[in-house]
Amino acid sequence: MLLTDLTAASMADELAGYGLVTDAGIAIEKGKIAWIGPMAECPGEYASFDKYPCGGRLVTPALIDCHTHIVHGGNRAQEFEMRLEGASYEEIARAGGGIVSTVKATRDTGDADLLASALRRVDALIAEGVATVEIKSGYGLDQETELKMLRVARAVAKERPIHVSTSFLGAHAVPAGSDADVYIDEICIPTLIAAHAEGLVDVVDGFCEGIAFDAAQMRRVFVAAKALGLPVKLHAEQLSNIGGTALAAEFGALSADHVEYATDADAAKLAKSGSVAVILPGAFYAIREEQAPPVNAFRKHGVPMAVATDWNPGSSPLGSLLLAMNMACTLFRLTPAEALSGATKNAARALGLADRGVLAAGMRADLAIWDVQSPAELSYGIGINPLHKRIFGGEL
Ligand code: DI6
Ligand code: FE
Repeated sequence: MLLTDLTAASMADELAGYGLVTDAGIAIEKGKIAWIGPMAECPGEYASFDKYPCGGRLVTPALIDCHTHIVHGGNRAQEFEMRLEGASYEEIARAGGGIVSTVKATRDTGDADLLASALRRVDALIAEGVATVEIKSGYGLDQETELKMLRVARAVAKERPIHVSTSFLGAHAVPAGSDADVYIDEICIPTLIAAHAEGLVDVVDGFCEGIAFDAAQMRRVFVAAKALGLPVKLHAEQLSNIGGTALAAEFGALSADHVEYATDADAAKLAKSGSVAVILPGAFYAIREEQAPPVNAFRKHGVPMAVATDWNPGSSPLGSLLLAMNMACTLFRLTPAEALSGATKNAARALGLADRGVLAAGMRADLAIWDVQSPAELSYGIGINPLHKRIFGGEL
């Protein structure tokens, strides 16, 4: 197939630009991009391919949501309502709310229902041009349910044309009535080993926070991950600074996520380790956080920034990556080019996937064709979905 009559935002620039190619063509062969460039320079071997005229539209790499929790049971609308009626976080927790309520709902939901609800969420992402989604465990906190969540995440990729990257997030919260150290050593790490043995784990994640696990506990999980040859990433510095970013950098993490409370020194460490800072404006917005991530420090030190939904039932019930891009611009002053890099090129990097996120020869043919004139429009609209068509692995 040869896509013609288009402008391409290839994202292939070394710099933070769009890598625009006007009057462009894109040749696709065997699920990969064979050639991209100005149509005037199209090599003869591609000129005979079946043409797919794009009507002058903009073509970008398909979007990548590199941080989600879309496999989970139940929802927390009632908690949202209670908070707006004046209940405190503590009162909600005492009434069985918060993350513990999602753990209970996820344990109580069967595989088929978990999958059905995950597919509804993934369909919303596909509808706005997402072709790769990361999905975390972490609402089981016991071996049976953590494995169930990861199996459902794998099943999503069998049911829909989307690539799923799984993250083991056993270190998400301390289960009610447990000791954090005992949980890490006796439940979390053995569960990680079992999940890995079943081929369910692509990356190992954790929640390094005062209300979850400290850096020493997370270090034990990372040591176990490294022993299995698995890459790591970390929810770090979301609500306070307790050294998660430094730990992530020390382990060469793919990414440190949230990072509102990261410092200039933390940014320097991430730059050195080559880790991506994943910006999650949905959680910032929903919990009415006031500390913005240190975007200027990331720029200064050259830390790549990704943008994701963090779609979860508690702190970020956000089902739109395009809206996350808009929020990253409006709330954190990312440029639209940074936001688009964050949902393509840098999101791929945050997942350790080197074969996507830019339009270049040899890359997977995961593309999005948009009814827009300029790439800034993708971040500018609020709740507007201009997707015309998505191409997944070369298939329209
Ligand atoms: N950070 C978050 O914002 C969510 N998990 C995490 O590690 C919260 C998840 C929830 O409230 O259910
Ligand atoms: Fe998260």
